[in-house]
Amino acid sequence: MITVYSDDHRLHAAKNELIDGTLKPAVETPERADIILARVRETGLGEVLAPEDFGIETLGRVHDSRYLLFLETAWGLWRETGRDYDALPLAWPVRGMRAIEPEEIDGKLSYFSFDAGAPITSGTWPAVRASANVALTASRIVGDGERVAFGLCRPPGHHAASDYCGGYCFLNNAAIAAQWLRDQGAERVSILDIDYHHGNGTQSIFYDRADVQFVSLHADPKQEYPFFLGYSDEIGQGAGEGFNVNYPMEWGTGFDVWGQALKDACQEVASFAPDAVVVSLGVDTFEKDPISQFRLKSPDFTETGRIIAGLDLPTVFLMEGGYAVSEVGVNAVNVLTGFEAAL
Ligand code: Q9C
Ligand code: ZN
Repeated sequence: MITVYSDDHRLHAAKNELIDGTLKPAVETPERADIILARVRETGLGEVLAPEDFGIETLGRVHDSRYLLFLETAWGLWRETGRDYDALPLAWPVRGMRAIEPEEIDGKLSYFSFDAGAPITSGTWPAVRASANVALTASRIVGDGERVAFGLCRPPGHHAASDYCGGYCFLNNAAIAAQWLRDQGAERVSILDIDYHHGNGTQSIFYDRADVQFVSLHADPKQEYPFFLGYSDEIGQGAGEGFNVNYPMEWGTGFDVWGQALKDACQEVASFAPDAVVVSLGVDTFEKDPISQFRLKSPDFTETGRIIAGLDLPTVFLMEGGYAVSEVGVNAVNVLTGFEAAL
């Protein structure tokens, strides 16, 4: 299978992360992508191609134009205030407050985010553009007739909504890919999100739509980030009713339960009968993941790939989370080799 990859991911390298009440070294690092790419090469998965450049209009099919302008200009505005370190928000409009875009950069950072987990650095904009181009190029390869492709996206995307960032995510790569496939003539597209965390951004983007199905396996929001979306009674609304399917699972879940949920999820996808499936591939379900509480083992990822291949659909894999750095390459590529072995 072809992998699409860009070195430009390195331009986004956050220094710190606010975690457990203290500022710790960032968990979402450039090293993650380096290790996955090394494993792609080591296993001889296939060719590695650079992304093509899809214009900003393609991003505008999913993201709000004010939000895109913010992402493009935020670092410059932050620098103008004399600060040269990562830009982070620290206040959000909640119940009864007013969601009006402020004039000053500190207010804009708050307005266009839902947490302090997506720091903006000098190279964030080119890095997230490249990550979206990776997703789009992988989608084009599949649209052109390949059975499968792997977009080695970094930064990840599934927590980003139409007009806010968060959870290490800025542009929603999976949503941009699914929308592009629709715009190229696919009638229905499914997004199967197997990252440990709920893909709140992707869900919100397609919540009222019948043409893009969102199916997600994740840690229960009553226990786990992002806390405020991902319950099983979120089934979509309006025309989208019935096209959003959530499988929240308890901390400590292993492959016995998770694998069964994946099979159920694949049945939901199969009954939707999409023209293509976009997989939000997070491997933070791994037992040794430093920020997660599921218990999947490395061979379980191979089986995961095999189960997804059973859908017998054109498939675009897009990298999301996975923070156990020494095993992130093995686990991500196990999904891909498991998929290929089943063809
Ligand atoms: N105690 C992705 O996997 N922080 N984002 C959670 C855990 C945010 C994860 C704190 C995690 C975001 C793409
Ligand atoms: Zn995750």
